[in-house]
Amino acid sequence: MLLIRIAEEEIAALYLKNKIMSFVHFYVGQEAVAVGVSDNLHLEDRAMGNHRSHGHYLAKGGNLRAMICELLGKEKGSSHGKGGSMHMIDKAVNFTGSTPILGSIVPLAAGSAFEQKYHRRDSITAVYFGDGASEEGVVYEVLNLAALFGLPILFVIENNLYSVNSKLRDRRSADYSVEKIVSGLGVKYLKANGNDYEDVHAQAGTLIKSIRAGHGPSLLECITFRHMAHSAPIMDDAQGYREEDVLEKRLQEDPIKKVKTKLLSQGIKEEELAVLEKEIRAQVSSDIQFAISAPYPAKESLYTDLYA
Ligand SMILES: Cc1ncc(C[n+]2csc(CCOP(=O)(O)OP(=O)(O)O)c2C)c(N)n1
Ligand SMILES: [Mg+2]
Repeated sequence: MLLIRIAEEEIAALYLKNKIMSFVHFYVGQEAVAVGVSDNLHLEDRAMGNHRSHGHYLAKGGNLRAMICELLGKEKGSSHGKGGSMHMIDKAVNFTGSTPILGSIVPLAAGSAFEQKYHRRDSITAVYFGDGASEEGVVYEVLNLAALFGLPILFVIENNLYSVNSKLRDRRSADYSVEKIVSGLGVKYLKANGNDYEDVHAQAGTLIKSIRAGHGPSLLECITFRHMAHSAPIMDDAQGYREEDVLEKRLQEDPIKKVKTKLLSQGIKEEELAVLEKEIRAQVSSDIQFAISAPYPAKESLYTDLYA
């Protein structure tokens, strides 16, 4: 979680220095979701994500250096610099892709889970998407088919209360219930506090156990807070749209702060955590330096690996 946090803080600084030319959607505040889920996944399991996937990618074991190179458009990036922030992928750790068109990753993930079932593989697929994406029509269709075919898939909704700046209550009737919709389609549902690593880990663990036992798809809804603006490396509290998740509350519910408090209460020393943080900072800084001096792709490769 700390690696994701520090990497993103440094990426924000790079963005402000105009080193990154594409959109970046920061994951700060939501780290407990990706890490809580991924700590229940094996290497052979697949994970897929959306436009806000740095955390999903790193939590699955993705390579930070390749990720930063990708953000800077460098040849050593995980997609040779042609995908950018919104197309994280690393097949070596079975992070099999992320797509920014809302909801579009969900049917692809179901296809992955279908393949796992068809070939009787001993693995599952986990797919992350937001509360906004969860309202796309295709998601309901996929939930239905996943239940019908008993697919080994965990749907993870990261409900950070907003689609850009639009609130849940401006998009859903007062009676809207994710639990009723999902359960009504035959998909097992659990909810977790997405600001709390232990809760996410426990609820995801229960669902993943059920999926591995062949009981078909499950959906975990994690309620969490996005700390930064929708797609910029800034705090946007001055815009005044936030209600429950005001800055004071976000800092109070900070998932990393919660883990730290827990570790200290278990006897881990401040100094040990300081060493960990120092090591992570050194790694992030070295990977950024590498990426900055790495070459761009050769002009001749402009049209390779492109599909339209
Ligand atoms: C089909 C589609 N419509 C609109 C957009 C523009 N868009 C990008 S992110 C976003 C909000 C997504 O909200 P949510 O799914 O809750 O994810 P979050 O950004 O909150 O993590 C929108 C509307 C898009 N990428 N795809
Ligand atoms: Mg959202």
